[in-house]
Amino acid sequence: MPPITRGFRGRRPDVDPSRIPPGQHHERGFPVLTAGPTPPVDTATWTFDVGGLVGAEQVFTWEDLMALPQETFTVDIHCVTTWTKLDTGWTGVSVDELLKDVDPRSEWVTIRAYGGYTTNLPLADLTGGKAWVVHTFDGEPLEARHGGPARLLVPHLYFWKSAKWVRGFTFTPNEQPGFWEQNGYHRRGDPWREQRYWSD
Ligand SMILES: Nc1nc2c(c(=O)[nH]1)N[C@H]1C(S)=C(S)[C@@H](COP(=O)(O)O)O[C@H]1N2
Ligand SMILES: [Mo]
Repeated sequence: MPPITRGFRGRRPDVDPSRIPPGQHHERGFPVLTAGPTPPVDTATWTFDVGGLVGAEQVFTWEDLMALPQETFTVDIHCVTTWTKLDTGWTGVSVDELLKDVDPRSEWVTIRAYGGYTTNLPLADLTGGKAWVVHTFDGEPLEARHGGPARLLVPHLYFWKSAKWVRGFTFTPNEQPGFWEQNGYHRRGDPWREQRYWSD
């Protein structure tokens, strides 16, 4: 007689509902949401620059990024189109690390991406271990359609803040709404407060 198979095959445990923000549903796949085409980005010429109202501008090449301390971590991501994906695994560099020598002179950051996409955040949402520039997803190089070679990841806010193909930050004198912030999405986008649109 064959040994008894342990576990419940074909039946996965239900998701803890307390991990799904209001108005969201659980998604096992990884949808692709891009306004426009995927821009070509080559690590040989890739740079990430920090400028605007700063004491010291910075430019990182791909080699510079890889030489910085790397973090591997697991987080949940929440798209404003109502899907939430649990336990996504990433590797990348903390924004705290990228801003170490910058000496910011303002509290407002415009996040720029290859291809022209922008989003914006107060500095406090990018620092304190809350945001990363990531290049690896579940142990594999990040696919181009998901923002590879590198994207911003800000998992505590709706996923439109996580700019794919990120290329730099500009510190601005005041709040400068980015692409979706100009097109009806909320200024901050906290999924636990359901901050989806301007009117929320
Ligand atoms: N450069 C760029 N970044 C972007 C977007 C985009 O259109 N361009 N879309 C945003 C939105 S609205 C979402 S929901 C996520 C989707 O990321 P995914 O395609 O990896 O799921 O990327 C965000 N970052
Ligand atoms: Mo989105």
